[in-house]
Order: sequence, then structure tokens, then C-alpha cells
Amino acid sequence: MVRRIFLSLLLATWFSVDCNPGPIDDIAVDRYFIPKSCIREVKSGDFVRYHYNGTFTDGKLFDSSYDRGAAFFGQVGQKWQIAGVDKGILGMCVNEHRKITVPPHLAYGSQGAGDKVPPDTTLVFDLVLLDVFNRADQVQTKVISTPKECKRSVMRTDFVRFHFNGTLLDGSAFDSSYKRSQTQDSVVGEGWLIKGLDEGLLGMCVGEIRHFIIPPFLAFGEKGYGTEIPDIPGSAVLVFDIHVIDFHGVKDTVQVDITRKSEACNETSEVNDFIQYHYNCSLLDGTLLFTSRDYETPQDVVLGGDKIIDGLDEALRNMCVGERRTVIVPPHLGHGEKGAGIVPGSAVLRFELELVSLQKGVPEGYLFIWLEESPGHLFEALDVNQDQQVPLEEFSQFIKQQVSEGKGRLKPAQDPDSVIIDMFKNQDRNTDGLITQDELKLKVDEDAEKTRHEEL
Ligand SMILES: [Ca+2]
Ligand SMILES: [Ca+2]
Repeated sequence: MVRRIFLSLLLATWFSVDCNPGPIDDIAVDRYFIPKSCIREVKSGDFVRYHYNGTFTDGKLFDSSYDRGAAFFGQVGQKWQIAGVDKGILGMCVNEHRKITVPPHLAYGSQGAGDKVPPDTTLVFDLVLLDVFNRADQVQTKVISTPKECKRSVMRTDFVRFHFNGTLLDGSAFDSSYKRSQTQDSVVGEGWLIKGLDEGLLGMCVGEIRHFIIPPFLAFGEKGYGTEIPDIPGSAVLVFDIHVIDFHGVKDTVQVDITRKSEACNETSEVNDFIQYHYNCSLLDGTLLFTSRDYETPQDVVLGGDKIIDGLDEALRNMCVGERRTVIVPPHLGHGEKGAGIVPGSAVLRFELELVSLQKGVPEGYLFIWLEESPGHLFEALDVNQDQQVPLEEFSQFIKQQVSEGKGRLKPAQDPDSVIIDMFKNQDRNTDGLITQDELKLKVDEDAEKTRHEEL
């Protein structure tokens, strides 16, 4: 019994080898190239894009998607393609190559197809799968690397600067911000980006890298993207590697983190003070843009004088000499949407600051202020030798004495002698090189008048 079955099997085999290949009952699938990595296999109901050559068994070509310059797109199991291919494509991976031999009853049967395929013809389809997705797909997200520290992550309406590599599922690149050496910048969650990224970027941290696979209905849909030579074909799944460089919200303020406190600290910096400070300025990805260490002396500035970006001016206030801070400045308090020089547009900046010295200042518009009550009879105090006139030397000596005794303060950040000359000129109305009692009185009254106007 066993022997007989064996014999009949052998005969069957013999026949199929001996004769010309007659009609086969079912498709024959030759998976002649299977990629090493296969994230999913085609199932019934999936949408697929593939290129193919259709030949007869003698190798003669009767149809080709390559000739049309467009891959076939359709849904598996829905008769979008001939039955044999519908079946033969199941289990296929993206980038896999298959030869599917299809008997006539699973192809065009006894009818054939016009003048292209004669009746009762066995066909061979050579396929390479480019793309696969399902209506039920979501965005697939994989976190590639995430920073140790993340105080805040991307929220809806944040403005994000990120780098990306974009490919199709078969690995072919369609765009990369790295090639342009410029980040992609966008508001998130407001429809500026394709849906998959609008959602996918939410929750990302500065420095984080994520890998996304986005189905076409959350990307560029059936139309794809591009006009003449489409960069992204219709119904394409997109793969993105996204690296968040920085982000900010329009309401973000300066973040100050004190990294070293100063032990002895009697006074802190405020508006109008003249300060010297060291700084490093970098992007949030660590790129150093500027450093005061490039110069022989520290940077100096009068706070509140509109000489430095607002965020830095603010960050340098209430600081003790010797104190160090790390500060994050959003672009609206930095160099804005346009950037400046090597600072990219909309960049968030990170400063490392150290206050080196501090000279208390005087209010704007003043050259000198009294720290104690001013002398009741100012002219008499100024006119040391009591000759009813005050030349520059006498004036200068008097002011310097007030400063050295801690009774008054000159405007910092300038040569004291030139500040005193300016003060003298303000009082010497007739420019004869002498201040008289009348001139001083006039000026004092005028200032009082001015103050009243300002108060009004
Ligand atoms: Ca005098
Ligand atoms: Ca005069």
C-alpha cells in the first residue's frame, strides 16, 4: 500500500517534469529576494504600491508599471488586481522581489485580455513591493534617544526647530533638512505640518530623536507632494527621523538657573549699573556661538541701556559679583524670527554667565547723584575759596571729594573727568568757564521745573 502511493507520487512528478508545463492549478511564488529587515508583511485589506513586469512564460513582456512610470496602487483582497496576484502578494515585505506564476483561471481565463493576453494564458508577474499600509494604521513612533534632563516638552502651539531625514518605506530619500543645513521650523499642532508630525512632535524634548512611520492619510494623502516630478508619490507611507533642536512658546520667559552662588554679596546688579561679565552663548544643541573668552577683557554693559538682547539684560539683573548662572532665552527676547549673523532665526539661546564686577549706576539722564542729603547751600559748598565763582578745577575737586567720601556717585562706565566736564558745562550757562551763584540757581530751578513736568 505504502509502496503504491509512493509510486503514484513518483509518476506525478515525472509527468510534470517531462511535459511542457501544462496548466497549473494554483499560483507558484518564488521569493527570490527577501530583505533582511521586514517590519510588516502584506495582509488582505492592506493597501500596497508595487512595481511589476508582466510576462508570458516565454519571457515576453506584455505589461509593465515601469513603462508607465508609476507604480501600481491598490487594496489587497478587493479585486483591484487579478486574483493570482491578489493572492500571491500576501506575506510580502517592502523591498521584497517575487515572481508569481499565475494560471489562466486566476488571471484572464479563457477570455484573455484584449489583444494583450490571449485566452488561457499563464502569466508571470515579477513584483517589487514599495509600500504597504492599512486604514487602521496609526503613526508608529520609536524613541531613538532622549536627553537625561527635560524640563518641558513640546506642547500644542509651540514653535519647534527640528532636523529631519525623510524617506519612503522602501528607503528612498525624499527630503532632508541636513542637506539644506537649515532646520525645519514650524508651529506644532496647528495644521502647519502633516497630521502625523503635528501629533508626533508633541511631547518631544529638546535634543530628543524619534523615528516615525506615518500612513499617507496622516501625511500627503492620495495626491502626494510635488508638482512636475513628484517628490512624494500619492498614497505613500512616510518615514521620518526627527531631531528636535529647540522649541519655545510665545509666552516663554527667561529661565534662570543659578549654578554658583556668591558668598559675600552686599549688592546686586540692577538697571543703570555698569557691569562686567563673562559669557558663553550657545544653541540648545550645544553649538557654541560666542564667548567672552575670545577677548582679553570681560564684556561690559550698562544694564537697561538697550545695548544687549532683552533676555540677557534681564538675566544679568539681581546678580552678585562672582555668581554664575545658566540662562535660557527664547527668541522673542533674543534675536527674533530673523536671527542675527550666526544666530539662526527663531533660535533659543543658552547663556552661561558670570558677573565679574559691578559699579552701581545713576538713573537715566543723570551724571551724578547724591547718596546722602545734598548740602543746603550748594554754591557755598562748591565755592571752596569763597570768591563767588567756581572754575572747573574747583568744581572737579569738590565732586571727586563727594565720591571718595561716599556722599555721591558719578555715572559709571565713562572716564570720571569727562563726566565732570559735562556736569560743569551743564551749569556754566554762559560758557565763560566759571559757574556763578545765579547760574547754579537757574539750573536747579530749571531741573525742578522739568521734574514737575515729568511728574505730570
Ligand atoms: Ca571759587
Ligand atoms: Ca558762567
